[in-house]
Amino acid sequence: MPKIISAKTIVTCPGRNFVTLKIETGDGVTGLGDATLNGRELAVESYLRDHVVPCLIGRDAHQIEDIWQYLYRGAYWRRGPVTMSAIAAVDMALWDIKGKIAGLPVYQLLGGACRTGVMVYGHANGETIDDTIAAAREYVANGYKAVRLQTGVPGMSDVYGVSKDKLFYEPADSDLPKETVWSTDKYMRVAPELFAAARKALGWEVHLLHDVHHRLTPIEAGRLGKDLEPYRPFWMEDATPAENQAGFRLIRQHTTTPLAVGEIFSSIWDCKQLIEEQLIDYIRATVVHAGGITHLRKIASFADLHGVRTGCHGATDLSPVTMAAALHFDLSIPNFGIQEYMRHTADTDAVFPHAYTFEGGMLHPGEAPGLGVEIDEDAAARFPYKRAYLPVARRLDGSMHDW
Ligand code: GCO
Ligand code: MG
Repeated sequence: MPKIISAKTIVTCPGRNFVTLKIETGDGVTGLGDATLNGRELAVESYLRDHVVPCLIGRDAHQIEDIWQYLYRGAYWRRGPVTMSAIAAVDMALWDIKGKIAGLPVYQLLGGACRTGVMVYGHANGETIDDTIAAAREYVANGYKAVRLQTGVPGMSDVYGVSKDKLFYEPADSDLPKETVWSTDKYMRVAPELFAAARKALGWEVHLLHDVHHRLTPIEAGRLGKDLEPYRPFWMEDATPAENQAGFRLIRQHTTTPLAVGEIFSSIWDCKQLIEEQLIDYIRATVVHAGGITHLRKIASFADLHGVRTGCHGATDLSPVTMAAALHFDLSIPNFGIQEYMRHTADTDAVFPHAYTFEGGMLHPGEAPGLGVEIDEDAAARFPYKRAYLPVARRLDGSMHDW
């Protein structure tokens, strides 16, 4: 059996922080897992180093499901983003090892390809509607079939999704949480204007997406969904915080705009009602934050029974290891919808050389055995950890809102 003889965490900051788990077997086969939890990186790193790694030594790396169950049930304290990101890292690394031993890319172990490639969406943003449309045109010119649109709101600074650096939007950019201001009224006026202008400028062939980023109440979300309907958005994402899954019933009653949610979910229990009652159209749970490939497959199978498709989170805080794992997963499941794709910086790509490629609006994981991603540890060591927080949001009267 391929016995696990060592496991270690690697923390690096080639533009932003990443936590990576590297597992090695007695035969010298190594596997990588991403454990990055934006703004709380070191909590997961300690969870792995101090509590998980000692339990892995001596185990059979082939027993992916058993090790998953051992870490999930065995901790007693279940679920939550820290635990589930740590379990996900182990799970990804073990799939990587199994693929390398088999000499097959992971998607082949998951049942083989269901499609020729994975449709992705890129992020177009700008301070003004015109700037956003200009950015979207560039994506279309580069072959993208789907583009997410976010624009600035007059009277509000630091709006979610709008960056100074067009290519690499990264909101976790300050040593202490940046305070931003939020006005639902102002935002609700601008979003439909953006979509009206975008359809006029870009036509109807390209899929257009939008992220509300948990800012609205269910009834406000119903109204925005209705306002966007004439422009046929591909989806409206995170329209309202999803702790109260039943809240989505209200949104559904008021709009036919497709709904996506779940980038912050850590297990199937966070979306059970949303899926069972068909309150959403796309589930955005992702490999790194929802327990790895093993658990995400269960979520996807459950979603498939209810006509819900996947739309995995793929912001830059998900490392190339997660991106690769997501692509193997996306390629192999029947109910894939779309994959988010924000390009990483050149430094990140240098630290994590990878086999996945982009062509004509589609990503493909490549044919390298395992996940097809490696880590250059010397390069990683050149970029030490740097504390970085996500912003917070306050309403115009100073009270806290969801960021
Ligand atoms: C998205 C997300 C991100 C998150 C980020 C937080 O849809 O891409 O909402 O932009 O804000 O991943 O860490
Ligand atoms: Mg989002």
